[in-house]
Amino acid sequence: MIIPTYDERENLPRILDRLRATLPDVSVLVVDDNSPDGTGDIADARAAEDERLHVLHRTEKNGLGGAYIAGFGWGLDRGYQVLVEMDADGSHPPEQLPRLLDALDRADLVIGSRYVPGGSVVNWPKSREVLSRGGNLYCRLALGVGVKDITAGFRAYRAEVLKGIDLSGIESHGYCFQVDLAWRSLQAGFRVVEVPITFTEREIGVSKMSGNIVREALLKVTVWGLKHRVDQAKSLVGLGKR
Ligand SMILES: Nc1nc2c(ncn2[C@@H]2O[C@H](COP(=O)(O)OP(=O)(O)O)[C@@H](O)[C@H]2O)c(=O)[nH]1
Ligand SMILES: [Mg+2]
Repeated sequence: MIIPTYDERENLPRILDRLRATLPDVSVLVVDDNSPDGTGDIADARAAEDERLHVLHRTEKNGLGGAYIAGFGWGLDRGYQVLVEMDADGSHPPEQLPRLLDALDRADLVIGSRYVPGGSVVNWPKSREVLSRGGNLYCRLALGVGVKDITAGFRAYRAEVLKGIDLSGIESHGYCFQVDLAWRSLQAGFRVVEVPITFTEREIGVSKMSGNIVREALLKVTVWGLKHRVDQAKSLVGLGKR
């Protein structure tokens, strides 16, 4: 389980307690970007009492994408077969993680989805839900994929997926990173399955979501979509010549 943190000092102990209550033996890696509020120290203190809890300290805030890439590298180096992404703020219910893991028997990447039947969002302001749903719709149209919640950050990957993708080539920072990884997984031919989850907006602390994160996603998804269409057109022309 990889949990990226930036200023989550109150949330981290809560989410770790919930996780341990559901999955006592799972290995956890907290990736902290030198949080000014001391989240890294809290993680260290918990790790001292929990041999399956590890902490990766990075020197500066470098976005969700950078934190996950570092975390995946750490996990792959140690031979883990399944790597899970989960926020620290309580939005992703650890109690529903076993359902995600179960679905790995028919998938290479399982996405905990808000927008498939049975999935839901609790306590989001309308504006945030519109942004998320609109962003997902745009991704579906631009990339031509069927995934309903491609920006979701509650996921389980088989190690083969992450080994099959050039992680060092990923430059996405915000949660365009999530789209990026799902898109690369699909293009590499991996099976992506969505499982419904209940997403609950954080009660404590602040979101790190920003205009820059939205702009990055919009721009990159547009470029990927166009490139994909051009590649498709090229291969059609190539076929026509034969
Ligand atoms: N290490 C690290 N974690 C981050 C960074 N930005 C966000 N996070 C963490 O990523 C998770 C999701 O971020 P959040 O602000 O809740 O985004 P939102 O759910 O889209 O509003 C939380 O656990 C954050 O603490 C970052 O730059 N570095
Ligand atoms: Mg959040």
